[in-house]
Amino acid sequence: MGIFKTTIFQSVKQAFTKTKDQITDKLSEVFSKKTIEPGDLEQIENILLQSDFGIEFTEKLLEILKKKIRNGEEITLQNLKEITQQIFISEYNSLIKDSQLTHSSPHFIILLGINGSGKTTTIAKLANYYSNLNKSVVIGSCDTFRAAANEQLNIWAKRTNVQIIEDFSKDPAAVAYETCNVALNNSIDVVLLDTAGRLHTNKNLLDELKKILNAVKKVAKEKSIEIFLVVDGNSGQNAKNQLNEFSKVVNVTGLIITKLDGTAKGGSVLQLCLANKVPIKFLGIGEQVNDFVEFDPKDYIKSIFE
Ligand SMILES: Nc1nc2c(ncn2[C@@H]2O[C@H](COP(=O)(O)OP(=O)(O)OP(=O)(O)O)[C@@H](O)[C@H]2O)c(=O)[nH]1
Ligand SMILES: [Mg+2]
Repeated sequence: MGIFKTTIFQSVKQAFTKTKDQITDKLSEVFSKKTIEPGDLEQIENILLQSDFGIEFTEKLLEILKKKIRNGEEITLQNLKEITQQIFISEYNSLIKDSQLTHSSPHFIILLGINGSGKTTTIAKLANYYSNLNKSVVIGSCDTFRAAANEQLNIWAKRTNVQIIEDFSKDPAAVAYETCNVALNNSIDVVLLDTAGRLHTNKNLLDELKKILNAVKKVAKEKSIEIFLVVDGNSGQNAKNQLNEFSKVVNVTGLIITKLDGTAKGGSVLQLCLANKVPIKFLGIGEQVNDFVEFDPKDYIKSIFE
């Protein structure tokens, strides 16, 4: 378990190398002379904003720094890193305290998000993740719009060796209903439903999403349904809008942030964490099924600032 945990941390660290380099290099320049003065704060603000930490968090951090300067305290780069980690962890813990779902069996999971955010790849990653936990998995191919989407999911189902339910005359809600029933009748542990990419402005597609959800509810009855919004880690401020808009239509229970490998905007994870009470569940850090980690706020913030 210890080794496993270390490996995950190494992967997270690896994924955030660019963000870390960007922040650390630039902050090191600011701190190169001595300790910081009020005139340096603007530069620190810009560095954090460029990495997508978001205005709210950045402002909060700057307030603390200003106070310390006023009190005549010396601030070093190490102090700044520690303060950032502390605020993040304490805010995160207070935000997500009450937001964890209790899981039933089957565990119903629907993925949604805008086009190309990484939903289908994430379905494969989740299938692999749960299979590795010795859970049985069935995938529902509810993106019935594009033949290519179904083909893509079939390839992943084969690779991850899990059952896939598809077609049903190309009705996404019918596929969802059937997939959930197959799981229920065969004591399958996890249901993963892939959906078509959609914008929050497309009414027809949002109605279709509601139909999918209703189909799942018919089978799940009182059991909890997990709805994960899949967000591209490069989308910055726009990620928050996506969450706000989709939350008006369905009850988003968790976030999955993808494509964090190679981005210097890893602060977006922090921003999304603190934006509302929706917890981040997983991070996508590459195109392969194993490029996927459970989100751990401590690992995350350490990987950026240590
Ligand atoms: N580097 C990287 N690429 C990713 C990650 N997740 C997905 N991708 C890539 O992003 C592209 C889109 O991924 P899909 O899984 O097809 O996205 P989608 O949301 O299902 O797309 P639509 O169904 O068209 O809405 C593919 O080229 C994936 O390989 C990730 O974590 N890292
Ligand atoms: Mg897809």
